[in-house]
Amino acid sequence: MKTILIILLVIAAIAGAVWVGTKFFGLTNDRDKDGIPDKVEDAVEDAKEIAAEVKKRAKNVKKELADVVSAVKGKPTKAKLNGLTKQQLIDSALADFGAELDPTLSKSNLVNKVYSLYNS
Ligand SMILES: [Ca+2]
Repeated sequence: MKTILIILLVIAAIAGAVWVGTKFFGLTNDRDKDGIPDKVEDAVEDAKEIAAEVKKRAKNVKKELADVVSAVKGKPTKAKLNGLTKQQLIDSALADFGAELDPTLSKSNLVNKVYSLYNS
């Protein structure tokens, strides 16, 4: 606990020294003369941009997941399901029932599972 306080005090002292040095002695570049060095302001700006980008990508991933389209149209028969690929069967179960099927299952196993999902 004491160690943390000392570390915080040291950081505060350094920040204070940088602020005084920047604001009153012009030791670092400071475009807007607010006592915060450009390097620090740029780093904060970058961090904000990265955070925004990460947020945007997370949103896109969510959207792509929602875009999984069911290949199964209407009430499926086993013959119809057999005509689909394993990936289509897995995607359809996920899109229509939110069911995550094991992709290592055999196709006939997947067909049976998907069939029982649609006919229960
Ligand atoms: Ca500044």
